[in-house]
Amino acid sequence: MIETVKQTVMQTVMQTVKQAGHSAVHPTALQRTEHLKESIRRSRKVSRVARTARRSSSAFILPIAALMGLISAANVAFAVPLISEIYYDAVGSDNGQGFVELYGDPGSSVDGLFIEGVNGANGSLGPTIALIGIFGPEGIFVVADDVGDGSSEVANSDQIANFDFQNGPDSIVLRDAGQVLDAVGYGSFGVTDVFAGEGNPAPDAPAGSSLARAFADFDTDDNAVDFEIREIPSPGTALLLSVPEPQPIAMLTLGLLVLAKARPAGARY
Ligand SMILES: [Ca+2]
Ligand SMILES: [Ca+2]
Ligand SMILES: [Ca+2]
Ligand SMILES: [Ca+2]
Repeated sequence: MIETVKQTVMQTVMQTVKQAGHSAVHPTALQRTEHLKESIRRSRKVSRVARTARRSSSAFILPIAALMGLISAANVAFAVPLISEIYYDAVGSDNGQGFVELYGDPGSSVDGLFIEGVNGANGSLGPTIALIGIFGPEGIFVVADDVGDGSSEVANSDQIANFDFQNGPDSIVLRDAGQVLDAVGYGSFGVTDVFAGEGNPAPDAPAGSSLARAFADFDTDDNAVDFEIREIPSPGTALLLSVPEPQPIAMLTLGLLVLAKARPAGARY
């Protein structure tokens, strides 16, 4: 029962996000970052809260409240482009498997941007990829590793180049000619290692898993908050947090819908 409720809530939220499409993305009010961090933390606690709620029907309100907090955070957008997913360690050979996915304004150009590795051991740079192309209608751009013949094993690639980013601790930055636009550091950095990411490092993804933003357009400038391990890499697809300002009636309807489905009358857990 509780899993059904949780799925219903998440499906409703995700439908809201998808139906909203990609709202305009602007530089944001940085003072709301802490609120947003708290919102995403709470959203990640939903499953734990839901388990706790198993013994009390009234406690269904708790996960609903957490999701409402997430929804209320969804009308804030962040500066783009952003690194939305990285895949640097396939099971076995990485050749033709690795990719970096970016999120940006749909239809805008990536020309003049670079994706670059920063070696965690000594800070040396490389590989460096000069990007060419445009963000697709969903705001996604995927640069994929070349097998060696100009093709790649990566689905949905927008550009193919020859590269292989290292397993952590290392960093990958997105920059233009003179400025870092976004960066992700991953792995466990020792005191002498060079961290070129933002905030605290993301975990090192095990072979076969990628590191992806929880939402491609959600950026608190803290890699540990923003990125999570994805067991199934998703080049070319991503969840977005940006939705239009939720209308009070829509929020109320969603809340009533969830409560109705959560009503435990006769329910067996
Ligand atoms: Ca690699
Ligand atoms: Ca590998
Ligand atoms: Ca950032
Ligand atoms: Ca993706």
